[in-house]
Amino acid sequence: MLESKEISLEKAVLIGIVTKDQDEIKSKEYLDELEFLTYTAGGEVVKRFTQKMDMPNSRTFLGTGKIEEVERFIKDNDIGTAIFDDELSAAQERNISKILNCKVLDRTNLILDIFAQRAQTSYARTQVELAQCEYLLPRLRGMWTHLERQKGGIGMRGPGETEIETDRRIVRDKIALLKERIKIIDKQMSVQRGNRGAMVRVALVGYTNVGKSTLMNVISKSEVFAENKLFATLDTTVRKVVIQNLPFLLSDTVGFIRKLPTQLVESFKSTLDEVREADLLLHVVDISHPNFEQHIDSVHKILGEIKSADKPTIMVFNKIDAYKPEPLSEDDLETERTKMHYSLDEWKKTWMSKIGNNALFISALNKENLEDFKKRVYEEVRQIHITRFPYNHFLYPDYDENQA
Ligand SMILES: Nc1nc2c(ncn2[C@@H]2O[C@H](COP(=O)(O)OP(=O)(O)OP(=O)(O)O)[C@@H](O)[C@H]2O)c(=O)[nH]1
Ligand SMILES: [Mg+2]
Repeated sequence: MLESKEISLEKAVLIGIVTKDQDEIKSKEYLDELEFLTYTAGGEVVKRFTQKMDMPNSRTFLGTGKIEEVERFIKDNDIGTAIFDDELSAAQERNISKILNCKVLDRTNLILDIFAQRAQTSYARTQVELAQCEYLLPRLRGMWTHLERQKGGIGMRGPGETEIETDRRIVRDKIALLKERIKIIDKQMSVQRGNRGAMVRVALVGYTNVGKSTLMNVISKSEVFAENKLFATLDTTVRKVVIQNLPFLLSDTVGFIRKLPTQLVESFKSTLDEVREADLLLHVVDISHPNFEQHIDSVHKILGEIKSADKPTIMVFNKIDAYKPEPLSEDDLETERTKMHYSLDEWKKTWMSKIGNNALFISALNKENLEDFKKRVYEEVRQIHITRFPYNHFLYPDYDENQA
């Protein structure tokens, strides 16, 4: 029987705020990304709500009037889920659930949920489960303090406390168990990595959905799962790639995202070992995305968190086929020309002057400029290789000589 996907989509509303640090444009960009996350998780966004405020309301996140507006909309339109762009405290989540009477999620929940859906191997599942437990633990504590404060100590404290204490103990035991399990797999994996010998290791890194897996497939002729959804890849894939006659190892790994929950970075540390132990990073960027520069910053931040910010890196600007600047006609003297209007050549100049030939512009999909890409990677890998094994550098001549 044919099943229509649309029917099973969960109806959701998105909620964000506009503040001094987060103007309307930024807030819209965040909500665009949240909408993509919702779609990836299997939901459909029916409406967005935003409110201007200095800081979120500590009880209900939005102000009273606004939350009532959301509540009416949810009731009238039979909405199942309300998704907030910012992390909610345990108390906020509880208060809002009571008012809205539907499932209440925040960005972290949503990302954790996508990771849970996508985790294929038992290793990935263990890491996601650990992140979920770590997310839950402080929230259990939150619930308990709330009960105690609201209902007073006597009478309430007994059963309430024991129950929550039991819950917390269960979660803590679970965390210990999962960590133990991860440690065992880590050991096996580090042995595997050790067995790979002395080959140079290159890792693809970058924001989610930029085309890392597509690029991996193109240059290693492997079949890594790639699709137009966020976090298509959770497990690391490592392939032996040979350019000319020079072999090296290339790994494709989980994509990064802004506000990646710290619990996830923590529990995916072992997956990210592949990045940490790499000799060379290929930082893939989707230049056709309007916020690609912010994506670069987010990736740098996370690389810093896993102590890999100083590695030799080639910036690979992908999807040049899809890059379209905002049009600006020459006789338009009113509109101020900004980066949005840059042509691809202007971007090239900007980045080339910043990082020289460590910036490459390609299309993995249309296989544009791949020859250049291979040449750069060859040169870089060769350099690392002959530094490590000076005696056999004659095996690997310059790329062009190699062609002949
Ligand atoms: N137009 C265009 N689309 C591309 C290009 N490269 C990849 N894509 C598309 O971008 C989407 C994401 O590609 P993936 O290779 O899955 O991206 P990824 O970086 O591995 O993503 P995650 O694993 O989710 O982090 C897919 O729909 C690809 O077809 C390109 O050069 N041009
Ligand atoms: Mg991928």
